[in-house]
Amino acid sequence: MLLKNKKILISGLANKYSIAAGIAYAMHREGAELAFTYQNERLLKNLRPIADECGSNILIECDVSNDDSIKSSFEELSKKWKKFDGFVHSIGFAPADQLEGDFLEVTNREGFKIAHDISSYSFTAMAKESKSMLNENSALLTLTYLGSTQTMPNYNVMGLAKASLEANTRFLAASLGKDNIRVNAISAGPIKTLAASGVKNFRKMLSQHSNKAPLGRTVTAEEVGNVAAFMCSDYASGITGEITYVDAGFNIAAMPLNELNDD
Ligand code: NAD
Ligand code: 0WE
Repeated sequence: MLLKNKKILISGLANKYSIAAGIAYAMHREGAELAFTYQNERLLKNLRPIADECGSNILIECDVSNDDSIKSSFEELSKKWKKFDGFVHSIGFAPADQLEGDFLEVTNREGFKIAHDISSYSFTAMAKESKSMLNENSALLTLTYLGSTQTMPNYNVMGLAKASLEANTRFLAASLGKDNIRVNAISAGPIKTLAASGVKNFRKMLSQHSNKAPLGRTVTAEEVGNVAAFMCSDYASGITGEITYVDAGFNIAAMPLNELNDD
């Protein structure tokens, strides 16, 4: 039970395929008490049954594009939990037109602004609003992607936003270290979630991933959840500001092994 006596808030659970759902199941299994935020009313019907399974009835609306919404969501949480032990930020967004086509052609000021606001600044904003409620030994966690440091088709301005999110993780870790609050990120391999479902040729990307990754496969939200549970547990007390890859090894391989086999 990695997370016995820990109260953790999970954001970004849109449906059962969300990485946040894999994290919630793993954290529940490890004994955490959970609360959830959701972007809007429409997503509540998907969240409810999963929160139920995880024994949670703390479901709070929070649209991270709006400071008042962030503020009031933590005010609402404080009625249930005076103090808690961390949160998971599993939120990313860019307008759909930014994620298809040539980077230089499709990227515009508005798309850049929204991608960075929702996908990076919101992590800072949530830390700012919740800091007074966080216990010592708390842990904050966010989800990033390899597009932050390497190029690929279509990920475009989200790559820039993830680079910002990773720097955000390090600066938050530096800032919150004195309060003994740790801040980390998991860089997950591609997983077929709602955010991935609109993405052109996503299935081809999954098979290319399996082809190059040392483990010869993709990863699951459950595998990400297991690492998330560890990162937020006291077993990870010496880790902060770190980006941990949960990607079946994809990021360390320059080339698929099998391409050069003689057979
Ligand atoms: P998802 O669609 O299930 O989750 C994305 C979440 O972001 C949704 O719950 C959505 O409600 C939330 N969100 C978007 N705008 C918001 C706003 N204004 N306010 C509040 N919430 C908002 O998809 P996912 O793949 O589980 O994504 C979760 C995180 O994991 C994202 O940061 C994503 O970039 C990251 N990630 C995903 C993959 C992948 O391949 N699926 C890989 C690496 C990292
Ligand atoms: O971070 C992500 C998802 C990012 C994302 C996806 C969407 C689709 C729907 C952000 N905003 C939106 N906005 C929408 O309107 N991933 C790591 C998954 C992902 O998304 C890609 C990928 C991968 C992998 C987009 C293009 C190329 C690869």
